[in-house]
Amino acid sequence: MKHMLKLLPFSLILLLAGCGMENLSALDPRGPVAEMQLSLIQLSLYIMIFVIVIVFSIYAFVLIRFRERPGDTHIPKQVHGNRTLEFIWTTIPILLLLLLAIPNVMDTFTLADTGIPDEGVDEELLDEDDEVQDYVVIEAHAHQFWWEFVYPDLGVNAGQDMYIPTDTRVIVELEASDVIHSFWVPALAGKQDNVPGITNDLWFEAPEEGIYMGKCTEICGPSHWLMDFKVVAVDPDTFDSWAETMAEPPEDQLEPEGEVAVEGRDIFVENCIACHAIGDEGGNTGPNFTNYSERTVVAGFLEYSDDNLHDWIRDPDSLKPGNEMPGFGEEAISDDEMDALIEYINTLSVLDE
Ligand SMILES: [Cu+2]
Repeated sequence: MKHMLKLLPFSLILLLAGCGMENLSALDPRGPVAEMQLSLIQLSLYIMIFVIVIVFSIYAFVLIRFRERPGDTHIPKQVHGNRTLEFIWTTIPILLLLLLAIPNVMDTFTLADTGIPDEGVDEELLDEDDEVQDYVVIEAHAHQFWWEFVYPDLGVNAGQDMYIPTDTRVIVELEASDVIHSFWVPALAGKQDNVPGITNDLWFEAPEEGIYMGKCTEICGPSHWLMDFKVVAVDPDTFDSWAETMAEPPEDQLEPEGEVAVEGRDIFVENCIACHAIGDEGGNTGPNFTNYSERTVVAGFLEYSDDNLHDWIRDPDSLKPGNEMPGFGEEAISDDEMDALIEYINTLSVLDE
């Protein structure tokens, strides 16, 4: 007990630190799906408060009204088998459960319906003139311990940051390459499992531009707690140009300017590109690097800085245990080469082109 008490301030700090993370609260919804989910939480909360208040009031009343008084030996009226009472306390819970069930079941069906069944587009996605409203399909592949976002209709593969256009239905197809993970962007939508061999889907919309934190919420290995990602909502025009450049990055992505960056490019091609593609050149065993320098974090959780990039490349396992990336010691990449490599990585962007 003593030890647990000692931990209390620490866990409070952790709790408060969690609250401080940007847009990471299901209680502060930023889109229609999260709003729907919050209203279900609130409905159950109100019903629970109602039940607690009634039950505890009756409890308090009975305790006081029927307490044993000195000299009073009379037994109060017994109500065992009282039909009226039994009817009341059976009916009220049934009504409360119905009140809870109806919106829950209705919303479950609404949320399960992405709007594009296999046969064609759902009416909900059609506007008054029967035109299909904008939507974007994104495959979210979960890996130990990072997220790959594939835009099949746009030819884009992005690592860790899921760019989406505002005010557009985003349909996410959830897949996993190793174990079970779970997709959750508290302020927008979720959670839904990524299960190997099965494709689950969900949809959401973000009316406002912004960065929305996402988390894996299924324990998936030693670094599960570091499996963060971001949903970056930008206006549709910016999204279109982002997607275009991601699909076909400008040539200087692989032909950078400056001697050091060129040296870094060579080191990247030699050591990294087999797993970290740029555009569609290279492998996808690790996150795509086309827009790497636009990230705000390294490896999903370390502040973006040259030092953190350096430490990560040297010994990823010490920072994120159990991840698949091999470390590159000084015998593989010398300190000078590392500086050049990082300088090159820092040139990789698409939004400012
Ligand atoms: Cu996971």
